Amino acid sequence: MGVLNVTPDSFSDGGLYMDVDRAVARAREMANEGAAIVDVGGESTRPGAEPVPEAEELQRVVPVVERIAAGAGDGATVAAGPRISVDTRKLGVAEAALQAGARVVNDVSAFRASPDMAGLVASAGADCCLMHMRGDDPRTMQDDPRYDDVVSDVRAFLEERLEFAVAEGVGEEHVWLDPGIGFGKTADHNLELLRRLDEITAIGRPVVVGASRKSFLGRITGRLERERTAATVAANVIAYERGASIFRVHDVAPNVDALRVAAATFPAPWTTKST
Ligand code: HH2
Repeated sequence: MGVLNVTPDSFSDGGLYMDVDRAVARAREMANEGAAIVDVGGESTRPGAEPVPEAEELQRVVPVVERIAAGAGDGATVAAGPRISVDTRKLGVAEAALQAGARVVNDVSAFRASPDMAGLVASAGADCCLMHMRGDDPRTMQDDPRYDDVVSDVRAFLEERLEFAVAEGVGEEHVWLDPGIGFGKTADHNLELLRRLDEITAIGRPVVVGASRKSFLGRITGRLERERTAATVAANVIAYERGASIFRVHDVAPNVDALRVAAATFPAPWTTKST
């Protein structure tokens, strides 16, 4: 899953893809590098980020989704085209993005910000990613995060959110789960989640991991955001070995290569022979 932030303030690619042509070109580039999914987001959820009004988020996201869904649109071709996921907590944005051609709703609030999102996903027959975040506000989630046991707490949260989604009519087969690396967690919490990720994959749904360029990798390596590719690859290979199957990344090509080698070494049930 390639990250495409159409925001001015995302923590590592903010401001790069505000222009629709540039965003579409970046989506094409990531698809050509092996991204099966492109995750389009119009609101940063980095620690401390300010919320974006719905009209603004719609304006950022919908034209980009439309253009990617229409294919390259200007004569260039992308084999099969990537699936589009929309990274939003807002019902109106998810609805418009699904109408424009998105097929996945990636909700970092796991349907807590807009509980009606579950019904929308159900009626659209879309897939969804439900993520753990401590509390419900990126502005305060990093204020002294504490857990009894981070892995058990995250697991219980994800099981409850899965139950909620299914009760609202979302087919269980449409739900992906994400431990929310960096969302209200210390560096040690993130490492513990990666180390014991098999306890999350044991829930039985595909697990998404979003470790890409995050600050705990900077804390370990001393590197700035754009220099954290190798650290991200290491985290993803570890996550793969512990059962994750979807990897949300900014740097698609190196992660695809590394995960192909990991998949060739430790074939997992979801790995197709062609990869
Ligand atoms: N991380 C970010 C945003 N969305 N979605 C899922 N499912 N999992 C994640 O770990 C995740 C996510 C934050 O990263 P990024 O999009 O690069 O930054 P920002 O929120 O500043 O736009």
